[in-house]
Amino acid sequence: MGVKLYTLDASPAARAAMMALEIFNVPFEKIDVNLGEGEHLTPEYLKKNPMHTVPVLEDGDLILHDSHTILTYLADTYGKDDSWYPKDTKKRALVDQKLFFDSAILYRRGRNISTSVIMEGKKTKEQKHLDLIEEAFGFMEAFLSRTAYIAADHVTIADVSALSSMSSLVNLHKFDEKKYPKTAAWYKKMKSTPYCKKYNDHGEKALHELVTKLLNSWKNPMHTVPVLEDGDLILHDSHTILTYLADTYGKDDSWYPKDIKKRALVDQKLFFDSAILYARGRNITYSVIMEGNKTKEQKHLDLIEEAYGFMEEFLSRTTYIAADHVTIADVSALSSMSSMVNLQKFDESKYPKTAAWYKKMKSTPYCKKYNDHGEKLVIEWLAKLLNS
Ligand SMILES: N[C@@H](CCC(=O)N[C@@H](CS)C(=O)NCC(=O)O)C(=O)O
Repeated sequence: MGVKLYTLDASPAARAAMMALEIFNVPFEKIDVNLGEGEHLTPEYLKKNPMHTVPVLEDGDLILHDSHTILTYLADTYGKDDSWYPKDTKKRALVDQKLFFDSAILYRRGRNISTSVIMEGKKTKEQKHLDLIEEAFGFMEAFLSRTAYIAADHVTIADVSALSSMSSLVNLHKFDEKKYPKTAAWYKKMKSTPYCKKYNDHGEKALHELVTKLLNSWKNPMHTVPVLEDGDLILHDSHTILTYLADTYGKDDSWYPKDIKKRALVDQKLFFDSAILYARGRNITYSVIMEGNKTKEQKHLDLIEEAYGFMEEFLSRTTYIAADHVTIADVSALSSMSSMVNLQKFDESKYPKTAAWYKKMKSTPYCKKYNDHGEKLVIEWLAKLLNS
C-alpha cells in the first residue's frame, strides 16, 4: 500500500506536505480534494479527518491530518539523516517551536484573510488582519537575526512549513524587503529550491488569483480592468476614469471642457471609442484569446476598416478627434487605435489625416510610457496564438 496525500494545490498547509514528500523522496498518490465542491465534507473524508482539512496523509494503516505532524512523521520515517528534524531533544525542541509558530501565527494569520474573503465573502482585507501579518514578518526577522534558518543554522522542516505560509502572506500584504532584510534573503533562498518550484509555486499563484478575483469582483462586478480607486470612490470603465481624472485633477478644462457643448463633443468621441474603436479591436482579441480561434474573421477586419474611415472623417473636421486641441477622447482613441493597427493593415495613404494624428499621439511621452509596452505584449500574444 503506497502513500496517499489528500491535498489541494492552493492550500499552504497541503503545499508544505507535498514539499516534504518531495524532499524525503516518498512517491505518493496525489488525491485532489476540491474544497469548493465540498469534497472534504463527505462521510468518507470525515472518517479520515473529522476536522475536514487538507492535507491528510495515508501511509498504510496510519492516517494523519495536520501538515506539521505530517512533516515530522515524514522526516522521522523517511529522512536519510536527522538534519531536517534533529533527534537531539534540545535541537528538536527548537524545530518544534517554529512548527507551532507556523501553525498558530504564520499560517493562521494568512488564513484569517483567506477565510474572510473566500468563505465569508468579505470584500476588503481587514486592517487588523494586515497588522497581524506585519507583526508576523517582524517575528520572522527576529528569528532569522539569530540563526540562518528559522530553527537552526541549516534548513529544517520548520522552514518548509514557514515557506508555504510566507509565500501566501506576501501576496496578501506588502512585504517590505528593506524592513525585513534577513527574512527577504531567507525567502529568496527557500523560493529557489526545487521542491518549492515543484510543489509550492503553482498553488501559491492559484490562491493569490482566487483571493484577488474575489476582492476585485466587489470592486467591479463586470470583472474588467482598469479599476480606479481614489479614496472611497471605486470606478470601472476607462472612459469614466478619464472624465473623472480630468475633472478632478486637470489644471484647466482643456482636456475635458466644462462648456456643455464642447464637453458633449468630447463625450461623443468617448462613446465612439467605447462602442466602435475599442469594441471592434476586442472582437478579434476576444475571438483569438478567449475562444481560441486561429484566424481573424473577415467580418471583424471589415468593421475595423470601416472604423478607420470614421476616424478619417472626424479628423477631416478638426485637428484632434473632438476639437482642435487634444482632449481625453484622443487618449482613449489612441490606445484603441494602437491595438487595431496591429490587427488590420492601416493604409496611411488612404487615411492621411488619421495617420498624421496617430503619429503625433504616438510621439507623446504618456504614450511611450504607458501604451507602447502593453501594445507590444498584446501583439506578441496574438501572434503566438494565431501561429500555434
Ligand atoms: N493546521 C492545519 C490547517 C489545515 C487547514 O486548515 N487547511 C485548510 C486549507 S489551507 C482547509 O482544509 N480548510 C477547509 C476547512 O477547514 O474546512 C494543517 O496544518 O494541516
